[in-house]
Amino acid sequence: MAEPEGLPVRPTITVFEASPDRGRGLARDMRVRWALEEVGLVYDVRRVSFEAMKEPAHLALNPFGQIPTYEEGSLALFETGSIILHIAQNHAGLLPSDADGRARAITWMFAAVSTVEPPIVEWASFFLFERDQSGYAARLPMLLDRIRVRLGQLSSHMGEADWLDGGFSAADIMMVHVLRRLGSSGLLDEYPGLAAYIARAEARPAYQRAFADQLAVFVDSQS
Ligand code: GTB
Repeated sequence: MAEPEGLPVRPTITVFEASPDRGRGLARDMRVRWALEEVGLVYDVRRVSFEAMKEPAHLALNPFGQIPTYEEGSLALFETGSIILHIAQNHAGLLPSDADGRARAITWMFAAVSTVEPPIVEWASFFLFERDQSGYAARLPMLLDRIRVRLGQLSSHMGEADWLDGGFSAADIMMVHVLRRLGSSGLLDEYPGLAAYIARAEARPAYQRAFADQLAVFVDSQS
């Protein structure tokens, strides 16, 4: 049935039924929740098991069998960058109003997932799946150094700035969430400016609401 005219369509996102991060806000639904909170959109959440993610119903939403997905009326999206860009393009507050500023913010969204995130995910996967194997200790320093290169460059770019490019934007949601994955690595201690950037973002009320909501899902999954 069509939504009553004039009422905004309430989006639905999918999330882990029981997140392997145990509610630390590292799974990627956290980015989408945060963006939705920043623009003040109420949304529904559908919890999906690892098995259900690989079933046809979920593959129709995300061919790669992953969370999060985003449904809004007849529109279904996957990939957090695309989902957050869609939200930001349709609601005020997450992208600058001038064309050049918007283009730069979108550039930083891509930089977060294409340039900064890959070495972080490589390290995180290596730690998760290979830390008990021989060769781990020999390879680890190289993986950490690859991350350091990006953190150093990002740190130089930001200098004393509060956010990536002018005011807070969708780019900061993407970048901060990517960087938070390093929490357990100790690397952020080497870059106090980036640690302060993350803390500044985490202090935002929208971030706090999103974090509390994803944690509540994990706590509920354990009861
Ligand atoms: N490029 C996609 C996007 O940005 O949307 C990547 C989506 C993705 O990686 N989804 C993951 C997933 O569904 C969950 S967030 N994995 C299940 C599968 O592939 O079968 C990645 C994640 C998982 C766990 C932790 N953790 O435990 O700390 C952190 C991040």
